[in-house]
Amino acid sequence: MPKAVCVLAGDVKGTIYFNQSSESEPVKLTGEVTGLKPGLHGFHIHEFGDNTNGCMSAGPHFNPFAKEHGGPNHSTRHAGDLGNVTADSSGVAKVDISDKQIALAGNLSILGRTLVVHADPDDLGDGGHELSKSTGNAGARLACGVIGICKE
Ligand SMILES: [Cu+2]
Ligand SMILES: [Zn+2]
Repeated sequence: MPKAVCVLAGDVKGTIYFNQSSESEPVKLTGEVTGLKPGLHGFHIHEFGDNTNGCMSAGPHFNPFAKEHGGPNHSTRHAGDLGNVTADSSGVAKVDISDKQIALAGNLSILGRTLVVHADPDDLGDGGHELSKSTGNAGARLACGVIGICKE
């Protein structure tokens, strides 16, 4: 399986690595995001690897099965719904996520798509807001980067 990396640049910075040991194993995300406000921040794979209009042109959450938005452990979710990362009092979020609904090859591949970190918490679909079932009401797109193949 290829390995992948995503670099987030701007006031909010980070480097996230993606590893999947085989097609039947989850994708493991590891890395760090800095420059965040302390607390929860929505963390998603968005459909397009198009940053021509900044993070906005990355489109909606990666959603190959036309489902509603949810949390990473929900049966109803977008494939790209990775939940939240949590920034500490220094604004640093350590990322250590395993997820089985995304992949680094095949139909669910996230290569060439965009990773987005949001200003606000993702309510995981349960917030009762008009945006809860589409975006988790996670607010502005603070930082983003295209997920690319990296050296083994
Ligand atoms: Cu998002
Ligand atoms: Zn979603």
